[in-house]
Amino acid sequence: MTLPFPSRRATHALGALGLALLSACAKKDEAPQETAPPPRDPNTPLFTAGTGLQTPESVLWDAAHGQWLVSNINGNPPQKDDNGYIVRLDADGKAIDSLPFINGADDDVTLHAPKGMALEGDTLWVADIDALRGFDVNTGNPVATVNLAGLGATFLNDVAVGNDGGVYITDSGISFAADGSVQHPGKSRVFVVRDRAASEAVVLPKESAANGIAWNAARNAWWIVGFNTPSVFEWVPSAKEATVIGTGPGGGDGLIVLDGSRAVYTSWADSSLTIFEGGQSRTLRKGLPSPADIGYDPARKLIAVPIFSGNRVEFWPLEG
Ligand SMILES: [Ca+2]
Ligand SMILES: [Ca+2]
Repeated sequence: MTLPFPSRRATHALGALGLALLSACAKKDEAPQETAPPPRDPNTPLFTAGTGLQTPESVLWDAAHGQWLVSNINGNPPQKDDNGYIVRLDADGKAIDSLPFINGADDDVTLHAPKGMALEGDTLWVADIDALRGFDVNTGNPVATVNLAGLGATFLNDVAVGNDGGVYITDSGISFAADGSVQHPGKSRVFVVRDRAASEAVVLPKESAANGIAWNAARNAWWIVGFNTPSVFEWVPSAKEATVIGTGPGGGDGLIVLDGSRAVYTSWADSSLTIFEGGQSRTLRKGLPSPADIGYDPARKLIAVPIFSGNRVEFWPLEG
């Protein structure tokens, strides 16, 4: 049997199609005004975290928990005052807890002046003047302390986990005189901790004050910047010495490797975020006073910059 007229369903469908076309045309005309987002001020961070931070030194993106961890020296970087702490921020920089997640003020926690951090499974390793402290990243409970004082550590700074089961820690080797001037009583070097035992891995040029360290998987090498040198170093784990692969503004602190040939690091010398690519350093962004150890969320290409003297963390896009 055939229908003499188009079915009701077909008629409605045609009507609906016509309306949809009209609607699409109307939307097309209106779209630029209605849906274009306001342009972002490129000189303003995407967002800023400020509440509850005191002398923040390092930010770490914890992808497994979708959170940022921020170490707070809370006072003088070399002082053993047991008042340092670590806070958790959600992905958008908002405080997760009303009290510090890990707090030196607690009786069962020792934490003086926490600086660089790295995650090895569920263990959060934290550099703390002359010790490496481990905490359970789920509970915040202390799980280990590796004392490096016996090896002469004076100013442990950044921490990174290698591909060889080792935890690598830079020692800036510095101290501060009564007038605030920087002294170099210790060596600028890198320690490695394996099975909770520490040893010296490599010594860097005298008084370079090793600071940021990051693993460059493509080159099978560590990249390192120092607080008191313009050099960018590369150290292959089996080599006796690090080599200089380029220079930058100096005053280097946090370092993030983006790929085999590119890294981003902060400079206290010119208050910048600097990109290192193809052996050259180029300013990405200025106007970041006392920019310490940056964190990076690669999925969002988002860089977290602790403003050490400003008690805040600014979140900036890597590009734009
Ligand atoms: Ca304590
Ligand atoms: Ca640092």
